[in-house]
Amino acid sequence: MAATRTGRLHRFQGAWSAEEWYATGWIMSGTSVGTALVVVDVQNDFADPKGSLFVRGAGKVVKVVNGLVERARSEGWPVFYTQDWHPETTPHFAKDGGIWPVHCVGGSRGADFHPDLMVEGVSVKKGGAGEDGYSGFTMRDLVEGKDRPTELHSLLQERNIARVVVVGLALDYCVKDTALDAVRLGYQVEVPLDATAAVNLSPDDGDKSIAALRAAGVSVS
Ligand code: VGL
Ligand code: ZN
Repeated sequence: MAATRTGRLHRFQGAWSAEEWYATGWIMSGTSVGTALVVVDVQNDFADPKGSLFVRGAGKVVKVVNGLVERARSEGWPVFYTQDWHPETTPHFAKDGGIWPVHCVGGSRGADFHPDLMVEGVSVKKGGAGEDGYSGFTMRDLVEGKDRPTELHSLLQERNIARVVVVGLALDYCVKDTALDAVRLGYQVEVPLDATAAVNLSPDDGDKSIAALRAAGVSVS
């Protein structure tokens, strides 16, 4: 039974070797250790060319992510989403001392999912109380000056997830920090590069992010 299942999955993504499947526990136990797809911040302000912080390449990302959502559906993987969700005033924004144009203000059109994105799962909104940071797992409370968890880790734990595939926007900020936090929390982490794109404030930010992810043990393919 396990062999049949593995064979089917193997055809889906030829890049996964038998050793990797052993590592997941599929072949050893015949049961899934649980994979989840985590779709980071595919919101209008990042993914719509008219968005205030449009990430070049985001249009293709939406299509590739939708293909992964379909794959997740066929594999029975849960899909979780994150949304950047800022108040109107936050030190994240350049007008308030940060570096970013105003974007993803909670409840605004810019904070909505891109209309073409397939949304089939729970969304974790980050930053709504003015916290800073990029990861889907943690937010920095600026008053207390320390990191606080979002609900993402406990949602994954409830579903017995051991492996996360992190995709979406943007590679050099929220995807990177979400993937690094996932490693820190003990997940096996994959970032398929065709399902993400970088802001590239500096032209090599995307490449530096890939190096940092690989150094942390993320499988970047
Ligand atoms: C992001 C910049 C500012 C992201 C969020 O989702 O990667 N980037 N806020
Ligand atoms: Zn933001």
